[in-house]
Amino acid sequence: MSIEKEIQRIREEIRKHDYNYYVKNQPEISDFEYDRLMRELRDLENKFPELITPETPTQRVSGEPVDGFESVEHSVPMLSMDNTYSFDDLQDFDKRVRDTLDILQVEYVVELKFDGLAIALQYENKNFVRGATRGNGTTGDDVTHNLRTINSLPLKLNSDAPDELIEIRGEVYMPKKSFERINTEREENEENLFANPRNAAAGSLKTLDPRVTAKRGLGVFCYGAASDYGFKTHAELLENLKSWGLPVSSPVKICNGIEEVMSYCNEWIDKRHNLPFETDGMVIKVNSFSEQKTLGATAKYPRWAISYKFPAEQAVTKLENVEFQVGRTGHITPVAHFQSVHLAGTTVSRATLHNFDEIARKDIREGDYIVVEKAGEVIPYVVKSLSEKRTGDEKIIKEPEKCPACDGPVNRYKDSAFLVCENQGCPALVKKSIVHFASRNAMDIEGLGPATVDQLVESEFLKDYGDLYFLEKNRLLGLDRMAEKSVENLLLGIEKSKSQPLFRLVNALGIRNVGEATARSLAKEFGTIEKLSNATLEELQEVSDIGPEVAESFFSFFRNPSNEKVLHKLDEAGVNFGDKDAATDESEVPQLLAGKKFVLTGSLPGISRPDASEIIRKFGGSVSGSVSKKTDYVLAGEEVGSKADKAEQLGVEIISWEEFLELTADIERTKRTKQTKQTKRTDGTDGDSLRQDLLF
Ligand code: 3BA
Repeated sequence: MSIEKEIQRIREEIRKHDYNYYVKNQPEISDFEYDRLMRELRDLENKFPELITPETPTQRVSGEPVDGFESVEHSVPMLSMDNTYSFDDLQDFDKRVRDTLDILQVEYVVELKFDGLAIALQYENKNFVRGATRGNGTTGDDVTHNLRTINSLPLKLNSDAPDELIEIRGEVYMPKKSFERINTEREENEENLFANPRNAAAGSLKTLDPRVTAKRGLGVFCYGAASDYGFKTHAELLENLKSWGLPVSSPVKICNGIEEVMSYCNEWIDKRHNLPFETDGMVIKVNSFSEQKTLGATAKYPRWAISYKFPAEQAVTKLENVEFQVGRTGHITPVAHFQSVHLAGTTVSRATLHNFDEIARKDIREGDYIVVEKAGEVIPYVVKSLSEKRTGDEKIIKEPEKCPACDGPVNRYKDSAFLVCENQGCPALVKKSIVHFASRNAMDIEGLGPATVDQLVESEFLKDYGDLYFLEKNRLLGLDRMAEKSVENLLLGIEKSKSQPLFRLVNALGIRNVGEATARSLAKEFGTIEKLSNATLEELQEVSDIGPEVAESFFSFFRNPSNEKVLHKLDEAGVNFGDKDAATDESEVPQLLAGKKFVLTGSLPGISRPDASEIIRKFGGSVSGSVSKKTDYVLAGEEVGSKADKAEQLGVEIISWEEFLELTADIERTKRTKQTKQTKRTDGTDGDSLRQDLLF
């Protein structure tokens, strides 16, 4: 077979599996097999770069941010849709439709209404050539580069799709899981949270850097087209879009008459909470295209479609008190604690009030009855207070004059709705910054969790994270819950962290706006703390990913005297400032196993289990002791025990050491060409142990 044909075959194969995985949610092969196909394709494309096309699965994410979005004029305007909030309104809609068409019963198609961002996708010769946002309906933004990163969006359609230029319309959305993950990350970095998955989807699609979009876990659903493409009904169009390989909105139901529509809508009022994405209603469309034409459109809306919005999930409860929380960067956030209520599937009893302007604007008082709602069904927030229910005992919420954690002064800058405590010694700040310093993605100090940090700060052993490296065993033994063994483990964990690679330290410092990804780029670019601390604003901004805001906070961190003091402590303790980075810095190892959970069992050929675990962690995976539903792979050697049985019971994939090595084979190749420092680990001389050596 010619190379070209072979490449085509692998691409088709990958496309099929992408569809099974991202659209149907029914993968037919394991992640390992999928990775192997991708690797095979990448290898071939590296050898024959002239055969790379924009549609190949390896080219989803382009490297470079764009300067701005081009405007796109929609050839067929993207109308908006009329909303209704009651079944009465739905019946009125049905009556108008029946009167115009002069029939007794209409055939409707009912779809879920995805809460995202409307987009138009163009395919030519079956290739995805352009994608744009709806914008104002006439002109939108060209977001092709960002859309390409969405895994469920096919870059090439199946063979039965037309070759002419077609335009498909749909919605980009963010699954609830991605939304929660991204907001958790943003919370940790003290960035503004997205209020709901819709805003998060919009924000992720309208960023200038496709690499950002790629990390956001967006999805897409198609529900329409710019033309009827020769089909007779909407349902038929959707069926065909599906067979062309597009992710089509589902479930979709054909309903005869408005009664059936209403009972179908009723079914979803509760069921929608179990969906992995947000829906705020249902969309009702006249099925027949010829009937749609007869009905026509107003300037804004088609007369053949309407959306039914679900009643918002709200609850009334009593605000008991407001707590002021101090974050890692000193921001003081008011948090409402209220009598717990059941809301959209969970019980809630607290919600952020965001800031003091918001409290004033909504006139919320302690003791008030308040209306709480779930923003994007996930985060509870306070909609309003019910002033008519006041008894006169309610208390106005005053801005604290002192920091609730250290009693120190608080500041409020002009144009800012936030109060901040700027005392670098504030225990709330200190605790949070030490917890962050020790966290998994930072210095990864085992045995140093929030409870231990609280204890060590309160007993004045720690005033900053620099003090960690000067803790003394004998003094620690005097504390509660500090037995010999736990003190030893703690100190060992701290000692080990001294040789963490530079990017981990950079992340650990807790610099505003500098998260893990930024820390990696900075560490890679500058190499040592010394060079980083001497970098000018211009030099910092030259690093890709780094904008003026990040550069500024990074720059000023190193010019703050109290930070200089902490850095001095770290230096004195012998923490790796980049000069001692191991030759095979972890940051260079592709994080192929990121997020994958392994359990090891039995004796592995030529390598000890701790060494194997180390390799897994280097590739970004994690290792745990027992098999659960969350386990991705059980890595089994000889004489396996009950763990393998358990894995089989739970349907967890069991792989051999050989299969594992196959996965890491391409990493070995790149390592070998770099010929980095080799640490002798195993005494065997066979290929596998050689490979293991190279991994270290
Ligand atoms: N169907 C949104 N518009 C939709 C084609 C019409 C339409 C929607 C829809 C106009 C959803 C307005 C923006 C727009 C394409 C115009 C849906 C959804 N159908 N299922 C009737 O799930 N959010 N939105 N999009 N053209």
